[in-house]
Amino acid sequence: MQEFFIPCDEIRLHAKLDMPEGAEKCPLTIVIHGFTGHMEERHIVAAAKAMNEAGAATLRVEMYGHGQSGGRFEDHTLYKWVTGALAVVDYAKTLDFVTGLYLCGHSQGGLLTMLVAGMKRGDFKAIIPLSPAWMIPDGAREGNLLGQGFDPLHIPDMLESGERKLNGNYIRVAQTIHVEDEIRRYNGPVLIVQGDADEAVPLEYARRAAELYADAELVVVPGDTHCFDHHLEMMTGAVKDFLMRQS
Ligand code: FER
Repeated sequence: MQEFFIPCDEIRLHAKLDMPEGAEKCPLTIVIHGFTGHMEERHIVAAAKAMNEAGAATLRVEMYGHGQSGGRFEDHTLYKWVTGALAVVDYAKTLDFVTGLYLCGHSQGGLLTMLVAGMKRGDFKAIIPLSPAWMIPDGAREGNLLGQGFDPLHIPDMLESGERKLNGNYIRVAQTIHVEDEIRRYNGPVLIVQGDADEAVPLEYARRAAELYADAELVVVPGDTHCFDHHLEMMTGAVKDFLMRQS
């Protein structure tokens, strides 16, 4: 394992690179956590390990305001995450050992994966959104996020999310994002995995994404939660199987 920071404008993004056993040249999967998450979460570590077993290196990265990366949580927005992810992809493309790139993210990281795949459509062999939270822009426009209601035309300066605070700019940014446009711009293979007892993201969104993408597989994990608390091995198995089938 190699641990380092990837520069992105004035901040540093914390990263860990894990190589598959015995590989000199191999594909690389960028793996990104969700809202309030980080790279050592059980489901993130497990997904990365499955990818290593499938012969791909993994680059786990923490986004703005999360984990050991720069920025404050309360100041993060989806634009800042997009800017960070674009920098990470550009960094990954400079690595000599990389034979091809994949992008994987969980929840808000899954939404990010869908956006960046549309923006950098030629750069990925495939993408893997896990429980992708692509209802966030709709919720921001409808006035329903973080389990609370607000007036979408009069967004408060600061929101409370559990014990954390979040700047209203998070919502202002999210309101401008139209995920369907980026789904339409990406034609490569997609694997979506989500539990049917996800308490944070409606499964309906995964089904709709799978229909809208030109080339998507959806694996629904029966009885599982947002972070795959009950059947982690079904999520990792689906990821491993999918990667081994990509040429
Ligand atoms: C929300 C529901 C889920 C929300 C964010 C999420 C900002 C993201 C969850 C995750 O990334 O795990 O209402 O509002």
